[in-house]
Amino acid sequence: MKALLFFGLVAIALADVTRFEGEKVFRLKPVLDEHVTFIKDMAKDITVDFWSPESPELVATNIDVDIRVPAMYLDIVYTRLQQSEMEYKVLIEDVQAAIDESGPAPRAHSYIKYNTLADIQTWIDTVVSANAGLVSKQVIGNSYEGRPMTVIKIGKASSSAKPAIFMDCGIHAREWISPAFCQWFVKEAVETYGSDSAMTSLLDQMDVYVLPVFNVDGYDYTHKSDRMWRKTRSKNSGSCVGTDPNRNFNAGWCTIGASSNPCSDTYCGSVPESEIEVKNVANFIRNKKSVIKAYLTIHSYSQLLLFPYSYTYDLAPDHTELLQLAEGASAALRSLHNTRYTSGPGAATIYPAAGGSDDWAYDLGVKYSFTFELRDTGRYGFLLPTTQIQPTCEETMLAVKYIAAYVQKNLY
Ligand code: 0X9
Ligand code: ZN
Ligand code: ZN
Repeated sequence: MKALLFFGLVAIALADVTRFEGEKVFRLKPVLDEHVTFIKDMAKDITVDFWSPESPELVATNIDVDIRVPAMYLDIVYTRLQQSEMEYKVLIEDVQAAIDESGPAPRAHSYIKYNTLADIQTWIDTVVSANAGLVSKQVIGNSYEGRPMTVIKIGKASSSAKPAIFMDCGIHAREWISPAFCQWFVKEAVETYGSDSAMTSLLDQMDVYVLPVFNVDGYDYTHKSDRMWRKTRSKNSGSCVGTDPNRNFNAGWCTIGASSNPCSDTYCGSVPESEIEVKNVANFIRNKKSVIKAYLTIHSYSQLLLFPYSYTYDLAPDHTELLQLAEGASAALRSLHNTRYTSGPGAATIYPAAGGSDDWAYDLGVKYSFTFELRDTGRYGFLLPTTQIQPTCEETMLAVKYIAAYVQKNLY
């Protein structure tokens, strides 16, 4: 019996957990076409993980390229970098050390920790029961692996239909600061309703739907198996797993900045909404199309506030208004800790990439559609230390409240 228990524990300890010992994150600064070719060629020869942009196809001159390089390829990468004469620096010396710095998973839910999916699910029930009358929950469907996708509805009960804002976090599994923000938002909403005039007026007049973890399977996988996972966990033909949910929406689907290769981190899927998670969210928003006035989706990292379009360089019909609103929100964000954001349409501000949720919601008729890319600008990237959760969430609250107040004043 003891032996069984022992081997059981060993089996858990040895469960398939990817480690990143000695791996480094580089920032490359391509300024010549040769540099771009060099990076793309290198990506063909060795497996590097593109952190920003998310795939080699999106590399271009004069944009910083952050890549994670496995330890076994470091020598060859250094040699090639010397030859290329491209400017570069090491952002993270040892990826595993950076992961370990975020400490063991919290044993209970905390707003200043990166909570596990199980803890987030329990937390949802706690918030709902503690705030009956203001908060309710609704399962909008199950994920590929059968996990519930739960939307939290916050707003004062009303007999008539209220206009609403929809916000999701955690489309991409490894962007852990994103679900942390959605949880923070819910906390702030329930704590400040009744005392903060802006929050009170917002929740009296409107409802806010919050999906704290969109990619539930992927998020769980980053906690249990591979911290660097981005996509869903659905099976493709062949051995590569997962689709990029933010390339799977039906908005210029797979025409640009997305890959039709199932092994790519920006795989667009077999058809639009092939991913059940994407379909669940799209169905929810389609059903509430007449009440949803704003769509906010939270990602990391780069400190950007983006709006449509990303599938084309064409300016959105509401470009001027969206730019002004984004700049106002960025200024509000910056007022707290001097964190600088860049605002603009996705295609011109980061890179063209089709199939994103923001473009899809906008074309559906949700005028105020924004993608946040939270902290930082690459010092830690996806491995943002837990000490930055609170300041990041505090400043982001100001931007989200700025947008919400504007939407409330400009209902259409
Ligand atoms: O590429 C993405 O999906 C987002 N960046 S991330 O680093 N979080 O992956 C940006 C999305 C911008 N919007 C669209 N491309 N539609
Ligand atoms: Zn993302
Ligand atoms: Zn602060």
